[in-house]
Parts: sequence; structure tokens; C-alpha cells
Amino acid sequence: MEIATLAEQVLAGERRALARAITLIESGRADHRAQATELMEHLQKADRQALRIGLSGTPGVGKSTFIESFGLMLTGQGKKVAVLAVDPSSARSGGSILGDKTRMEQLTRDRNAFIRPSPSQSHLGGVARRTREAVRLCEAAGFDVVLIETVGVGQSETVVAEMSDLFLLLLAPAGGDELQGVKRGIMEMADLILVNKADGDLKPTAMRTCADYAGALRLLRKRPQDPPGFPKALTVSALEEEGLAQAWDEMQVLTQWRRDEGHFDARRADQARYWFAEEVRQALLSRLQTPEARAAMADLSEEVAQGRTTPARAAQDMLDRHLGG
Ligand SMILES: Nc1nc2c(ncn2[C@@H]2O[C@H](COP(=O)(O)OP(=O)(O)OP(=O)(O)O)[C@@H](O)[C@H]2O)c(=O)[nH]1
Ligand SMILES: [Mg+2]
Repeated sequence: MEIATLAEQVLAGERRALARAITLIESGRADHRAQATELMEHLQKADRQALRIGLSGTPGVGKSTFIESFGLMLTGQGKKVAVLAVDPSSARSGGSILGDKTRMEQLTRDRNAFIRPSPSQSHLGGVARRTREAVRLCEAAGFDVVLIETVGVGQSETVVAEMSDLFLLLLAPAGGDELQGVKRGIMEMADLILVNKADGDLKPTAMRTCADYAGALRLLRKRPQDPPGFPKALTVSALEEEGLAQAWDEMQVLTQWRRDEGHFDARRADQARYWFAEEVRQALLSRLQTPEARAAMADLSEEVAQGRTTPARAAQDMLDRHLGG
């Protein structure tokens, strides 16, 4: 396959080319990886920018329902919306976090939407790179908004936040004690907290929960990338499609401010640095995963255990032999 041609087709917004390109970057084969790297280089010049929105929330909080409603609202405004996922535990269902396409039935059929399930790979580092490149591909293909979903299980939020312009945290209405359940680190990443299910009997609880989180957000250290009043907590109902337009307004206000103040570009530059370092780290680690390296590791481990060499010397030997260029 001619990579330059594929790149042109992606830039022309051809959906099938986009799907093929994503399949290519998801492949673990060495020759595919080389082609993928070349493809990403071709697209580097494309100066289109989508708004990259990360979305995290515990299972059942309503992520899929939110993406369906919010996505349809945006496509209804003529915007093109792509949905991707980072699912470190995708092995569990042999498929994806977005396997429940039934909850996104309408969006799935929308011509202006593109939904790509998470690659079925359990290694978070690999999933991260693929999703990051997929985000870039969707952006190059002319999508206006790229939603990146993750279920809240520790590390994956960080991964998603590091590839997003905005990070949304979806929460459920709950008693005050549950507020402690959200880790401080996750709260600190959030640009917008959305308390979902603010409808029917749950509405009063949702509003109380929202006020609690708004209070908690005010106690966090002020971040330079926020105008006054941000990060914010809002109530929404993904099911009843309430509060979604307001949430979108807030996202736009925040994004515009960050663009005007230079924070938007600065954050992307920081993210590029982060992913460069991460690529180096992953590549180094993978050199220690070859059969020879594993065997050497096992041998040296034994030597260390028997007291025939020191851990430091054995490690030095290991690195000298297996990381050399
Ligand atoms: N009342 C109410 N229920 C909702 C709302 N949003 C989602 N739900 C319900 O909550 C349940 C879980 O919704 P999902 O959208 O599947 O949640 P999820 O976060 O994608 O869940 P996982 O994919 O398992 O992580 C479903 O029964 C939804 O109908 C809402 O705004 N209000
Ligand atoms: Mg879901």
C-alpha cells in the first residue's frame, strides 16, 4: 500500500481510508509500525485542529449515554464527531468499552460521526500510542470534535488527559461520603465535572452532589491554564438531554480563553514532549522483551540470587548487552 496515497485519502476525509489507517496504526507487526510512523509523518503538516475532549467516569455513570446525546447534539449543529476509547481492560470483553453500541445506536448511524472501539490489547502503553495516533488521524480527516472515552481505573485517566485539550469527569449523584471516593489526582485533572443523571427522583441529589464538588474544586490549587470560575461542576442528564448545551458552552468559553492566552498550544506542546519521552521509554522496555533478553534476565537473576554477582553489576551487564545500539 502506498502510504502517501493513504495519507491523502485521510486528509480528504475518506472514512474508509481513515478506518484503514487506524487499523494500520493498531497493528503490532514491525513492518506495519514502520508504515504507521511514515503515515503519521505525512499528516504532521496538516494544520487542522479538532477539539480533543477526554471523558472519564466509573462504570455505569452514563458515559455511553452521554456520548450518544452529546455527540448527536454536535452533529445536529453540523459538526463532525469522532469517538475513540482507551480501555486498558479491553481484554475482559475481548472487545471494547464501546462494545455497547446499542447505547449509541443513533450516533453509530450518523454520517457525521465516526466511532472506533478500543483496540483489544491489554497493555496500556500500546493502547495509549494507538489512541493518540488515532486522535491525530481523525483530526487530519477533518473531524471537529474527538471524544476519547475511558472508564475510570487509575492510570487510564492520565493517559487520556495527556492526549486531550479538555478533560471531563462524569460523576453520579451520591451522598457526601462518596465525594471522597474521587481521587484528588483525578479531580485535579478535570476541567469540567459533570454530575449526570440529574433527572427524576435523582435531581435533588444530583444538585447537592454538584454543589459539593464545586466546593471541592474551589479548594484545589489554582491552575494557570484556567480563567476565573474554572474548573466548574455542572449537572446534566444524558438521558433527558438536559444541560448538554450549557456544558458545551462552558467548554467553548474555556477553550477560547486558553487559545487567546496561549495555553492551548502550550499544552499540546507539553503533550508532544510527554509522548516523545514515553515513546523512548516504551522502546527501551521493548528491547528487554526479546527472547534473548528474557533469557539473559533469568540467568542474571539466578546469579544474583546465588550471590555470585551484585544486583547493580548484573543490571549493568544486562543493559550493556541488550540496550546497545
Ligand atoms: N436517569 C438517568 N439514567 C442514566 C443517565 N445516563 C445514563 N443512565 C443510565 O445508566 C445506565 C448506564 O449507562 P451507560 O451509558 O451504559 O454507562 P457507562 O458509563 O457507559 O457504563 P460502562 O460502559 O459500563 O462503563 C443505563 O441504564 C443508562 O440508561 C441519565 O442521564 N439519567
Ligand atoms: Mg459504556
